[in-house]
Amino acid sequence: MDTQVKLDRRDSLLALTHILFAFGALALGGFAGLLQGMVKGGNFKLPWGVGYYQLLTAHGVLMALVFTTFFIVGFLYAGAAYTTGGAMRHGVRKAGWWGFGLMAGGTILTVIMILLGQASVLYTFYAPLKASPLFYIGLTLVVVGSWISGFALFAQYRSWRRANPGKLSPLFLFMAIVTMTLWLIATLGVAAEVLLLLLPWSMGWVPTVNVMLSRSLFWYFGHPLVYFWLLPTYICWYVVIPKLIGGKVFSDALARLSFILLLLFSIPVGFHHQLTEPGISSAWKFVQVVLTFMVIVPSLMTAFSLFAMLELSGRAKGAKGMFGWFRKLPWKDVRFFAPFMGMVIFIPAGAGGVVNASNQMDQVVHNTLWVTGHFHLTVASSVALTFFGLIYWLVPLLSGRKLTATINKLGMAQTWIWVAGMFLMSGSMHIEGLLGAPRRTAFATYNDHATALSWIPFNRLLGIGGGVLFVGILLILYIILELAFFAEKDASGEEQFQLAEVAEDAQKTPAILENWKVWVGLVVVLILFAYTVPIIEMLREVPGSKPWITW
Ligand code: HAS
Repeated sequence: MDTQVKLDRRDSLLALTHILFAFGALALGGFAGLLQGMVKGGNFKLPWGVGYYQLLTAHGVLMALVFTTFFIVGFLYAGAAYTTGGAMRHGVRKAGWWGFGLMAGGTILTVIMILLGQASVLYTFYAPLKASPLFYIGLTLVVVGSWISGFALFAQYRSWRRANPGKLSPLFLFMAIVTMTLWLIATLGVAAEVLLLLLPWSMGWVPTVNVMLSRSLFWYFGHPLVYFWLLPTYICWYVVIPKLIGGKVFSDALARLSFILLLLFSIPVGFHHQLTEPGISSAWKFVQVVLTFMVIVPSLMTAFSLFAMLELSGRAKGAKGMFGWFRKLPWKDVRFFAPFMGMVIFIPAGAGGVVNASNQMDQVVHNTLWVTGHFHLTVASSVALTFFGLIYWLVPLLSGRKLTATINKLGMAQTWIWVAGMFLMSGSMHIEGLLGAPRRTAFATYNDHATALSWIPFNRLLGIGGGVLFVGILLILYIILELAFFAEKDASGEEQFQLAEVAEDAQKTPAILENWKVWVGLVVVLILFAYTVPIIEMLREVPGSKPWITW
């Protein structure tokens, strides 16, 4: 990659606007999380008539849907502009702003409806709980805005390929296109659910809604949603981290293949969120569990590739002995350390996912705090810590400022605070879940039932962990504002886009990995195989439900 490429200031502004909006959502969602943790701790009553499920809806929408989507679109824009010569085409940039405007407008509308108490339906907005139609319209605008951004990235990619016939695309750009292809195919499910089922029903145009079908369409989207979060995290682990540690990408072909496998197997698996639900035959649940175990493979390939990259970079610096390479890693550089802690946490996080996917074990953990613990390790640690790690070089690059030694030190402290808070909170959730504590509940002792009383010490730890995490959020908000608006200006242009070269001895990448007709065609076949019959059965056999407003 030619390090002399400079990012066009207009694209830097577009990317930075997305990233700052994302951290605004993190601030609001984090405050809701703090209050939830205090309620769970058992000694705090919500004031001002705020409902626990209203808070939980705000927390889930802002953290899981808004923080992630805006950050990812901003990160992919910056990388796509950089790897295609430093500037987006004019039409692409214009579409980018339109996409941002729709996403931001939809987010504001959705959050207003939640704060007005018109949408305490949680981030999965399961029917028959019914929110205000404006809540669903707001979320629809966010999805449509992200589609515009996705097609803008496709246009940039296509113009690069036309200008470079027969050449393999830059690895970052390829990974960005896989991420956006996954997102566009997956969001078709939630768009169908909202536009065809929930909106007409919430408007009162139809009396009932097919609950099974709406939930299945949500999870058709909901599981690939987690890989929409994970793929940009893997982009950082595959192509940014090697640069930061003075290493190289271990294998371009393996990296691209892992992304293709995640694209293929992350969508036809939504039933693994519905293993205990009626209305879906065990045969089709079994099919989607098998496909779920297929989706674990690219993550194991990633683990192998990361270990190889870490070790080879250390050996290249003269590391000796089995683990000498470990000491050669840049432990005091927060740009490496925060994502690295995300990687380490992803080991137990992923293992928990394997437990969830095992039909028999899922009967024990489903709808318990165990699952909440799982995703606070996956998205709220592995993904979040990696996104935090990216801002230390990406935001200064976009804002024309510098990562100073003081901010680096603050960042190291913020990472440790996050790890400590998550250890307390997610650890308590996992244990409590195994003791039978349900998820998505405020504080209750169920009439002082002995089992419920055994949860209380863990609830207290959970609340303390939530408080520690909120300190981490305040710190990262201070850091990003410093990096964006107040840190020393980078007059000499030292800050670089951190992208590694591929190792010289890496094997040649087969051209078929960039043959989109093959891979998108295979995705469609897998989706039709996994979903056609069960969806027809739901349409035929599942009765409709009237709306319920329980808050
Ligand atoms: Fe999950 C529920 C299964 C990964 C997020 N998951 C959720 C929910 C969320 C979520 C948000 O099968 C709750 C949704 C709700 O509200 O109900 N999950 C899996 C499986 C994986 C998995 C099989 N989940 C994720 C990721 C997420 C995420 C990633 C977010 C980013 N999950 C489930 C299931 C449920 C579920 C069921 C439903 C449960 C229920 O009953 O409701 C796999 O992708 C995991 C594969 C990953 C690994 C780990 C590989 C390790 C790597 C790092 C290596 C580290 C290195 C560095 C090299 C097997 C790549 C360390 C270096 C050293 C020196 C130590």
